[in-house]
Amino acid sequence: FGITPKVVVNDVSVMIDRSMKEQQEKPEIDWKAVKADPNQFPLDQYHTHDDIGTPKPNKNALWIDAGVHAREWIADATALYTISQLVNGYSTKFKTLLDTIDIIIAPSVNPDGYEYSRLTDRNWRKTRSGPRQGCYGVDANRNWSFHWGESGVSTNPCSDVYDGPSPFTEKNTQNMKAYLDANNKTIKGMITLHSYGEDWTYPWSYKTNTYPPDVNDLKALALQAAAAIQAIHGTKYLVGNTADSLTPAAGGSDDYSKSIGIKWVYTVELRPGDGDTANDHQYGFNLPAEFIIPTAEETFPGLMVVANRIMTG
Ligand code: ING
Ligand code: ZN
Repeated sequence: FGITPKVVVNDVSVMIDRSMKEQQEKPEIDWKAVKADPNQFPLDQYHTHDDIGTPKPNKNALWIDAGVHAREWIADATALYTISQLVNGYSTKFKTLLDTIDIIIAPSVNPDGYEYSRLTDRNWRKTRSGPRQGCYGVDANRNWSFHWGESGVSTNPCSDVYDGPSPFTEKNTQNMKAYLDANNKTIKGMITLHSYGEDWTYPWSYKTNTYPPDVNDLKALALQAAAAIQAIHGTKYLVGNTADSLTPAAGGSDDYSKSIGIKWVYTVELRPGDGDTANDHQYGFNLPAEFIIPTAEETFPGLMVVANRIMTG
């Protein structure tokens, strides 16, 4: 119940390699023991993919999360594609990048909601806590403490934008906050993947016409990310401040992250579009499966624009 464990990309292929082989050869493996003492486990003989190098202390990092909102399935899929690209390209294209920074990917930060959207209610958005006044769930992107409750929320537990009885009532937001707080010296970027709209937006989100002091930096890099996206399949992203471009809403993870000193903070609304450009499809959250890979393909270089910016410092 709650957040998925963080995935540090430099650890991922080890886990994948081990588990694939283990299922065939050593089903009795004691994972706790392996974690406590990796040396007891002869990693090399289990490697089937690229070598993944040695993690270094105090590497700067980029955080990417997805699945905050249950029905925005394309976000989770894009995060998984991103993991796969980085793991498979580690020894070649991304060696310098991943030897210099960590990319931390939490591909489904609202798994209870995701399951509920899959099995019961396709349009489910919130967490699954409760019931409160007969209704379940809190909007995990309204439950953070920065200017909590000031805009774009409802105090009605039955609303899709219910902000919770107080900040950080959800396991999901608590665990993510704890990780960001503990690592806010090394995490230089935070990107939260949503759908839909094809927008790449930056803080502050709680109020229109209100920007952090480095807004010009945030905007310039966002424009680079949007250009990188457009170069793949021609998808045109709108770049702007979240509150001005979408709607003011307080209690999001983006504003909180910016407030604790993380520099490159973005909310990304993936495909489909929302009607603001000529060729938008009107699929809403129900993006047809044929667009999953193209969406992930074009998003990846956008994410790498931010990763590379963190790498070069
Ligand atoms: N959109 C975001 C939402 O949480 C947003 C927009 C992001 C508002 C960040 C405020 C802060 O409503 C979707 N699609 O969820
Ligand atoms: Zn969302």
